[in-house]
Amino acid sequence: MGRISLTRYLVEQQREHGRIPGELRLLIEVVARACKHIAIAVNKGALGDVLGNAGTENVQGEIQKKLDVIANEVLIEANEWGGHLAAMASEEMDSIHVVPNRYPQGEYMLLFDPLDGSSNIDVNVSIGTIFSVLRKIGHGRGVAEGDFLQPGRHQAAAGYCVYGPQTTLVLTVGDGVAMFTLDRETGSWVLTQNGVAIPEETREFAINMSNMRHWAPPVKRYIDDCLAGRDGPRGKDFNMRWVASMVADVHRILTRGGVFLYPWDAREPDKAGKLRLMYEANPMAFIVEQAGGAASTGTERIMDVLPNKLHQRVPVVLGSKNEVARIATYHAGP
Ligand code: AHM
Ligand code: MG
Repeated sequence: MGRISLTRYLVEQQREHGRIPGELRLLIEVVARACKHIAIAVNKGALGDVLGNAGTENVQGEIQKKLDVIANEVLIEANEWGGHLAAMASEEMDSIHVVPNRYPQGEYMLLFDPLDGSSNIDVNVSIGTIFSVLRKIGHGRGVAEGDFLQPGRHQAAAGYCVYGPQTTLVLTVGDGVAMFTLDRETGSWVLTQNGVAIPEETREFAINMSNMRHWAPPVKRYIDDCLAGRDGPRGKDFNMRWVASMVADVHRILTRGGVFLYPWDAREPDKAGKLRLMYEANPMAFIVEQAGGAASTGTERIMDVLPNKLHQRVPVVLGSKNEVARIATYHAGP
């Protein structure tokens, strides 16, 4: 069989499984096209004057990088005129961006982290874009922030694009996980893996170890047990990886298994964790579950968390199913 493009994959999903209404297909294609533009900017680096700080702060009080701002603008401009969206929300915007009146309004809502792994931009390490698609509840014009506050299990689609040695788009519409690699010569996304499956067992974990002294006891105990290796309670040696770009860490887990943790810690005890529920944890949880893995806060399935605000944070434990289940028992146990 010849090469299968993203467009063909989506058309066949629509035809065979009735999974993707026309508007959703357009939405995914537009996001994928925006990711190509972001990939071009990422690749130019210093030549395109895209490195360094933008000199502004986002709603989370983080200093924005030039590429955070560029990627956000690319996604907004690509998506606002197509008629498929009612509104967008982004890590880089305080409140939602409603589709302007001059354009038709669709039934979908798009959330994104335009440039994930911002600390890796200037050092030329893999970064990415994460997105989540929700349906607007209720018809007619008008959309408010409250419409976005749906649990992750309501997502119609989710994906990420990793800008690494290869540019790869990973997508789920609720029927497994597919990966597409950008062919730079033809400019098209080519299906390179379908039915992605995360191995249930692993001996590799990902966590920022420098925060160890701030962790809660269940997390500390879990990592201690892994570090004890063959002679400890796990009876096997563990390896560790931490890219500090969630997209890259999740991509590794989809490829060869593993577990990723960004737990609550005592540095900022009032925050539930670092990562944001709506546009980081939920889309990754959807993808990981669709690939046979699991995603939890430690005490609850991530996609069951009922959000109460757009930029809500959440502890994240995701990856190989048995490992995530084990970490949940550490949280439940004495
Ligand atoms: P960002 O969206 O501002 O880039 O922050 C999210 C990133 C994740 O990609 C990554 O897992 C984490 O922050 C790394 O955090 P730390 O620098 O604390 O290890
Ligand atoms: Mg991020």
